[in-house]
Amino acid sequence: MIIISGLSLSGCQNHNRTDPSVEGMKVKVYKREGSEIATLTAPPNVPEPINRDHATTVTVELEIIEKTMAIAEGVEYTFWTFGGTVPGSFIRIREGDLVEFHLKNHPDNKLPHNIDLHSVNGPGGGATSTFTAPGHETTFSFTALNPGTYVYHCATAPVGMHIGNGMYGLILVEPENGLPEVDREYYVMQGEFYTKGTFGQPGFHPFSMEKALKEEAEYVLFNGTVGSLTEEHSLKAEVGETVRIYVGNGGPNYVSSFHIIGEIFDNVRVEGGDLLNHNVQTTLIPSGGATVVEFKVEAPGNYILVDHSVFRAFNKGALGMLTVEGDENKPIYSGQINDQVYLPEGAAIATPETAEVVAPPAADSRDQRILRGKTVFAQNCQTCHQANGQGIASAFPPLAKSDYLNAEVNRSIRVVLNGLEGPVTVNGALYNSLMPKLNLSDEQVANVLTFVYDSWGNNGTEVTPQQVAAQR
Ligand code: HEC
Ligand SMILES: [Cu+2]
Repeated sequence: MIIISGLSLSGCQNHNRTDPSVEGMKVKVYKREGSEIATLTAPPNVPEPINRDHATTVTVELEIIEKTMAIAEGVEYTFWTFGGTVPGSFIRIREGDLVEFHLKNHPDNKLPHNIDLHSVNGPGGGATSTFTAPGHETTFSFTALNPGTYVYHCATAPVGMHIGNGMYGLILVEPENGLPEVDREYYVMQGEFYTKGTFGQPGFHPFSMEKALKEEAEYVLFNGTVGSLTEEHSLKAEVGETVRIYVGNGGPNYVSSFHIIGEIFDNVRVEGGDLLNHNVQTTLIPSGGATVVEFKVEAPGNYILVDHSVFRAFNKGALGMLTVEGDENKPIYSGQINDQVYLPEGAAIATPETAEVVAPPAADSRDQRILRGKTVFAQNCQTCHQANGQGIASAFPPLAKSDYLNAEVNRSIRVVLNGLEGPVTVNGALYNSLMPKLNLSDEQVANVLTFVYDSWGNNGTEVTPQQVAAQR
């Protein structure tokens, strides 16, 4: 789609800016009237359909909350959330709307975050405009040019870790004429979790970067918890009703083979876009993608939502339930529904082969170390400590002319190896935050610190991999 700017149209007042766009040879003009504040919903609920016949200016307020919740019964995990839930709040707008987006990072949070909405036409999908430190709020706006169901997610480094901790959700951009009416709408999103502890092991378990890199998830879940959509939490419908489910996949790594046992999708809005497929059994949802499934329920009973990569469903949690009540419909389905078949089988999880670690070649001079360290810095440190090493006041301490850094090289090595938590004073200012453990090799730590020591007025210390190894 090509956007023509500078085209002026008369007859609009106040917020009624019109945005002309070209699709093939057809010019599309959105008339925009009034303004409103978007009502967001927690999963599995979806906001009411939009019944405006015009575009408007919509304010979206989304708050980031880092919080510890149950990932399974007796198992705690610290999720990073958009709106306090996994997936994040459902956002519903209309094609042509001008969205004024407010991203708030709760002051009790430890880390900076941002948002990349796949519904945005613009750099980073908003990520470049929304890097938000704890206790800050950022704002940007975008026009919803393309209707569809889109994923949004955090894109702060390490991106995989932010997504892996639950930072994703869906935004629906309704087409101008809306979607066909249905009786029920639901919101389900898949995502996998990489915990230090094994599936179901009781206690608190932190994120495992090692398992995430190998794509060996302990949990594959719908809506963030084992059992979030089963038993009393199951989705509900009555015989004869039509159901639409917006299904997203946050990843961070896996592709979902979404299937509902005992149901055929009458319609699938493939990849959340305009393509309408019919009579589908299983539909693929890429990581960072979405789909919309629509079907009529004909017979009462439990219908099981699964990722049809079935070990994930029966052994890792990717299992939900749609409970349909009403009269038996014998001609359509006769006979007993037996839930037992669908209970976990307790089969042992196959031991995965261990990936071999291939070490990068060692730097053979101080200059080469600095050059490589610069890349490590850009990929791992820059989002927080900033490209110029100045940090961000009261959130991220400076590395430039840092008295803390320059005082003791071994302590700095340990900070990069292990991360840092709790109060620390740098150049007279107090920081009480958290630097995550980054999982870098000895070589990478040596290179990045040599680069940092060589930059921004620091003391020029060279750090070797041997020195780093001694601090492990
Ligand atoms: C997610 C944000 C984040 C990332 C990424 C990050 N840091 Fe930090 N870093 C912090 C915070 C926050 C602190 C202070 C922690 C505290 O308050 O206890 C800190 C402290 C430090 C310190 C000690 C204080 C100072 O300013 O001298 C050093 C050294 C440091 N970081 C180096 C690095 C290096 C090198 C990298 C990349 C390999 C890196 N950090 C990546 C957030 C980050
Ligand atoms: Cu984040």
